[in-house]
Amino acid sequence: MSTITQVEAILKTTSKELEQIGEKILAEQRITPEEGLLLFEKGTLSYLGALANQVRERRHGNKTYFNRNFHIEPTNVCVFTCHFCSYSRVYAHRDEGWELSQQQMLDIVKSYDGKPVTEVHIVGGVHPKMNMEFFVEVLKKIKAHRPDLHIKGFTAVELDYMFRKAKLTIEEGMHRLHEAGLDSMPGGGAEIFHPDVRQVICADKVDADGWLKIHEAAHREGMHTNATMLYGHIETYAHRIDHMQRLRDLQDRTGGFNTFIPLKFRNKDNDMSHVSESSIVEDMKLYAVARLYMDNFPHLKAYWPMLGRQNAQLTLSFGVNDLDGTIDDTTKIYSMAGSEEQTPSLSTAQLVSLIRQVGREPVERDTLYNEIKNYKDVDLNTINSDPSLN
Ligand code: V47
Ligand code: SF4
Repeated sequence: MSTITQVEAILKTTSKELEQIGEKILAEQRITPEEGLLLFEKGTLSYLGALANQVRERRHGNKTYFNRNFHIEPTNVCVFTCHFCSYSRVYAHRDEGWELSQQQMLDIVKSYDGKPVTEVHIVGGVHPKMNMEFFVEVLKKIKAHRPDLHIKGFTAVELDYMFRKAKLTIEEGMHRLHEAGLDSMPGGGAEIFHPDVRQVICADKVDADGWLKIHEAAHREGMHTNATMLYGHIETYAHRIDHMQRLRDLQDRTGGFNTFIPLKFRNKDNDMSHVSESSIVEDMKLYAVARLYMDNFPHLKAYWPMLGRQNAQLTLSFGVNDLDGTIDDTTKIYSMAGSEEQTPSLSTAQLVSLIRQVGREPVERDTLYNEIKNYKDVDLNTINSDPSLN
């Protein structure tokens, strides 16, 4: 039986309304917010998984992308007080946190000299003294040292603060950073856009419109960006659909988003520790609905340090086609929030084998999803012994 016939057979086992939504998806038609909501409310794991997998394989076949990157977190001192955040320290308690100098950041970049990384991911807290000028210099220094290294940096939350302090319009600020060497933006800071939730979990930082305007300006400047959604806390299914709808609308206008990244809320050591975490079944349903709803997003990413390696493997059957990267990392944002991954770093061989174990084809990509190397038939021992691959 072809996979499409298998999916059609699963559709027949559901209600008429779910069957009709499934047929729409198989015919590559867009689903409405009401239909998206119904998928969350009534879709079974097998129904959602079969459909999401069909969409994933239609777009990407068996390919599962990863990149070789490292993270720099300039500081964990932050002027904001998001209740889900386990990582930041308020300015008054900055002695408990860290603040990297320009030289320290450059030294981290230099420590990768001769290693085949293609991307540095720079994200941190919003420090009142680390301003636009400071980061323009950092970007220029990194580019002067390693021009081919793609710099993906700064959430819309960091940029909103930076631009306002520098008294620049979003367009001016974005242009200046782009000129200094910023190549693209990560998707953080989106959380949940709907004000009913945003006011409760992160009232003091940039709102939905501000976040979306910054990404739109980046797209108009010719840069690509990602988008995230922090799920599994106090939000309802309707809030998730509202969030995805706003992103889908912007993507229709600009086409500048590469990847949608659902981020599972982790509850250790933050003001929301009393909120339970979502179950694995709910996680997989969310990934599947995201794949079905975000029809104009080319890629769906599972961020393995937060989900854990085995759950990240599972997502590859629920619509996901990207596992981020090797993430050689001093990153604390997830280990501090309760992720099982205390040292978020995987070798290329480990990542390749994780992907192969679930029958997928590992493909190394650059930040913009140009393929660098297909690891389908590469021997794991070769990967371990070849310095250009590690
Ligand atoms: O915006 C903070 C999240 C985000 C918690 O674009 C938490 O490639 C779960 O956006 N539980 C920052 N999540 C990280 C981010 C990201 C990560 C990897 C790749 C990319 C990309 C972007 O981390 C924040 C927030 O949503 N976060 N605290 C927590 N307790
Ligand atoms: Fe600051 Fe980001 Fe933590 Fe919010 S999530 S408190 S903006 S570091």
